[in-house]
Amino acid sequence: MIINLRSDTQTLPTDAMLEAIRRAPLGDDVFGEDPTVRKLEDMAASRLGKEAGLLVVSGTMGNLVSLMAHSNRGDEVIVDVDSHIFYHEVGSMAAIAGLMPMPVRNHDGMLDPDEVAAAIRKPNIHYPQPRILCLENTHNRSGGRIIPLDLHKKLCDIAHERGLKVHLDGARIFNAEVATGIPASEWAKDADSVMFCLSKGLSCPIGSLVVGDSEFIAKARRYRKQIGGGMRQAGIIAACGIVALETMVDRLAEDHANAKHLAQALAESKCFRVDVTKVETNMVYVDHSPTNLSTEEVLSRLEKQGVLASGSPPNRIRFVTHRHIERSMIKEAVSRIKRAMESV
Ligand code: TLP
Repeated sequence: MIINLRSDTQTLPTDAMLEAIRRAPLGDDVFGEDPTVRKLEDMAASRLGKEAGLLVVSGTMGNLVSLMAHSNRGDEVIVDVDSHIFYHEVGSMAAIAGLMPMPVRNHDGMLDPDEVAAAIRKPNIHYPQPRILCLENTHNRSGGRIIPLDLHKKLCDIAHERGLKVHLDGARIFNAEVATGIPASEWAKDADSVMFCLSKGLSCPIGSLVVGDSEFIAKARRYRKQIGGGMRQAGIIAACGIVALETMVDRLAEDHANAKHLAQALAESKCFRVDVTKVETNMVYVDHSPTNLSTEEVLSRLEKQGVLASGSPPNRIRFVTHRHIERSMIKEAVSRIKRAMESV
């Protein structure tokens, strides 16, 4: 049996989702005539306390259309240097939206408000116009950490005082909600737009949502069409999303408990450094420097034992827990990982 801890994107649709697809009323969503898509978009908007929502194919597309809807070509976007939008989205903000990223360093998942304020340039004939601040919660490259609400609010205030919009990449915002008990709408309140993913821990096969005010969503909808993201009977995707929002959020707590368990067990190994206190949701990053092996070599040793993880060279491996990983599999994964490292 393979234990796949590469990502929560591995999750398969539930039987309830497949049944919902079969029953979903459908229409042509480019004409705004798919009732199931409309229902999901309304649900998402109201869950996050925003006026309107937009179903998109992926988190990457949701982030891109959000940036496009908030800006003009040539504008500047303040981004966290370790954010997904800067690090993992194929440079789409530059390549497609014509935006200029202004990276700000990250401290274990957290941006420093003073550093963000300093990165927002004052008007000058030589400078691009700073237009958007991007935030990410939970924060992927810091190990799924949760950005505390007071820090989030402070960062939003700084951006707004300087006339910028705030876009929140909330791919896993429901993990933050479940881990803290703070409703996702609290984080959404101070952001102008939020993207969240259905296709990660919530187990949908496809799909993300963007929410914001109606004018912003109308613009984002046009950009979605422009980049080829207009979908027809997209109710088959939305049907799964409705099931996800209704039934799949609370169970994320199980993934968090499993991640903590995995982190505690791996922290006992001399091969890895793990800061268990920073495991707040469903990700565990371990530093494999004590092994003196490359990230590729560690991954391949794990794979030979039937454990799949993802690498963040030069010295980190990421394990992500999700619906298909039960506690017994965590225990099995730990013994396989130890076996893989036996000869080191
Ligand atoms: N993250 C994926 C990979 O791309 C790294 C993963 O396995 O974690 N924002 C955040 C914070 C994300 O983690 C991801 C996906 C996205 C956006 C993009 O979502 P998709 O993959 O739907 O485009």
